[in-house]
Amino acid sequence: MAERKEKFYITTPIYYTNGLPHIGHTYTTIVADILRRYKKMRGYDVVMTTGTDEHGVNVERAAKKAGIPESEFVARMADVWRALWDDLGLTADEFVRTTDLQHVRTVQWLFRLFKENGYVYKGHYTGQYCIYDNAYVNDAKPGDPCPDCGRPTETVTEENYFFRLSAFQKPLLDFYKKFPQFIQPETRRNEIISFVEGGLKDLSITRTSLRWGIPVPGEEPHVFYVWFDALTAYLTAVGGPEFEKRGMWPADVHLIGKDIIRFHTVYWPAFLMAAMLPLPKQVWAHGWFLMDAAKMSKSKGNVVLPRPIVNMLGMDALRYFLLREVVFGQDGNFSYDALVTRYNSDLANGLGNLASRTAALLEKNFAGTVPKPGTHLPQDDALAKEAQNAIGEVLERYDKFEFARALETIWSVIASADKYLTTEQPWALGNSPDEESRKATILWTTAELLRIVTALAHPVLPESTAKVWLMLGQTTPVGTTELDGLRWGQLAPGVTLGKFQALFPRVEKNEAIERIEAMANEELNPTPAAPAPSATAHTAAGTAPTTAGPQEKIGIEDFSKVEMRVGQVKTAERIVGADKLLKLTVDIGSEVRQICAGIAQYYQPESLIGQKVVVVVNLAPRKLRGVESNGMIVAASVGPEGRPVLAGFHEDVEVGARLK
Ligand code: ME8
Repeated sequence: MAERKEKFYITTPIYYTNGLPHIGHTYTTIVADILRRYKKMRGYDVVMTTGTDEHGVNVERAAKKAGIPESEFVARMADVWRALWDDLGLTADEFVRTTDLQHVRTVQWLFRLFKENGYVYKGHYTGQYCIYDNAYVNDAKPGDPCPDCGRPTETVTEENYFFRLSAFQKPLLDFYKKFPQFIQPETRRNEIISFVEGGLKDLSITRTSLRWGIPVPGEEPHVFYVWFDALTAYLTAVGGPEFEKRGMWPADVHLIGKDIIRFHTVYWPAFLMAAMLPLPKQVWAHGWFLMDAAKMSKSKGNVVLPRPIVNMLGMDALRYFLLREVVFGQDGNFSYDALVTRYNSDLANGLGNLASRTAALLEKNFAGTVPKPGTHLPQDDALAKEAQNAIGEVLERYDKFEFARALETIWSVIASADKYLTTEQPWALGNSPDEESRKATILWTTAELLRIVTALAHPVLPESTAKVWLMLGQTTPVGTTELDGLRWGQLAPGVTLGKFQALFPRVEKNEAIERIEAMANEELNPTPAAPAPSATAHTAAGTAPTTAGPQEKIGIEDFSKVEMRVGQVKTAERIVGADKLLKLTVDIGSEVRQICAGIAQYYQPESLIGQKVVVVVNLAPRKLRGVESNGMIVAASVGPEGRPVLAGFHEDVEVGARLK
């Protein structure tokens, strides 16, 4: 019987469904995907899971706001999250939704084990509760803000089941001591140890104040506390009560952000101890990506979205940047400037350039086959040695989650190869047998080096390394390469090379940033016809799928806040790179304004000149695709595709006249 591979089980947090994914969530999921690919290349049987956290008061409120039942709301949101991960090539082996029946069963089973083992009792609790973090704030007084997110806490009194967390102070401290690698990075470990040493209060794990949750069997209206529900998803993903069959539990690593470390390193192991189940081997808490020195969050509206970056620069660029820019475990600032700079310097000029140079030289000199190297000179051997040493070093760094350093090593080998080519100048050699042989050695050496760095970089850069791999004539997918068997010298002479596809075309920085920002703006504020009013420009990040919902009536004073005037179009032109937008200048009587309108697919610019239109003139200016828009042209949205039809007049009206 074939020996079973060693297993490796990786989890991401299950993300809240009351908001939309941003770069922070993407970061954790990318790291999980990198580990998944890496561990497979090291011969492990890997399972990676993610999912959505669908219960709790926040969801209840968001669904109400959207005017739809919670179940429909969370189903739509789960689709949004799943679609993003699929689009980004971050396909988990399991995706848990906490409203799945299998999950409900697992949560109820775990609670039963607590009861059987004597770790729960009924009591009353009054305390300050943060509904955003779904947690009571210990020692807070009414009116105090939540220490984690700064928002006001609410006073909640309820009957609930308590979990005897206090009984686990010593077992937890013993556990941290016995398994020092459990909490990573080290600095976080000390933080948690002092927290636990400070004493643990029993934890209420059911709620009666909440409706949208998993019911406690036979104890309605009790539902389970969302964190108890959410953490259990890690077990659900690999079999729930029948986890032994799948053989994946315990998790080898729970990847999380530092915001939720206490839940994972105190509550979760205590829950598992109470149920007498095996404990996860490690919790790795990375830092935050900050935007303007603040934690990115849906509620603050300072979010960076992954899709626009991927559309502009490719998935590998985003992965590379996130992992290379910030030491895993520390906080880092996200900036488009740094992203594009690294893209051009490390990817376009680094790996991209080495691959295209090598492909072109092999094509030109050896008709697209791997040449047979001749006698080695010391400089060839030095390069070989550097690449060979890099293998061990990179694997060690990946193993320690030192992603930035792993990439640093790979990129220093790339830089050495560039230098080698520049010094050896294979293009300057002639056709004598000696020179041909020298050329063959140089190009074989470069190609072999490229093969090694490609295999090593694959977990981080799956798309581009697959292209280089094909160019190098390799027939098995790069992701199936066994890293433990990777050695210098395995590139077989005579192999036919594949076609080279360009990897990272250089981009102009300002233009790239403008386009990314414009796409992000559009994703946050979809503009079916005319650009949306700027009042909503920065609020959509926290909103869920929109539905018509009950229409609220407004008073005349609200309507009178909108100032609309008759305008006349003076000029109209298309905007490069924005198929839907026209840039107009419009005379509104008192001045001529520049306004962007999302009508380019339906109106020819020249047909608009001289036309009278309705303009909302008191909107705050905003940029669309990098172009300032100062006002909005009013149009009807017609048919399912929302075809814009400009509002106009049946008789001649004076420019600047106000609409009432
Ligand atoms: O906490 N920088 O879900 P969540 C880096 N449902 N990572 C970030 C980040 C940022 N600015 N923002 C978010 C929850 N993250 C619970 C989890 S698990 C049993 C339940 C990442 O949607 C990071 O991994 O708020 C963080 O821990 C997670 O998203 C929080 O996601």
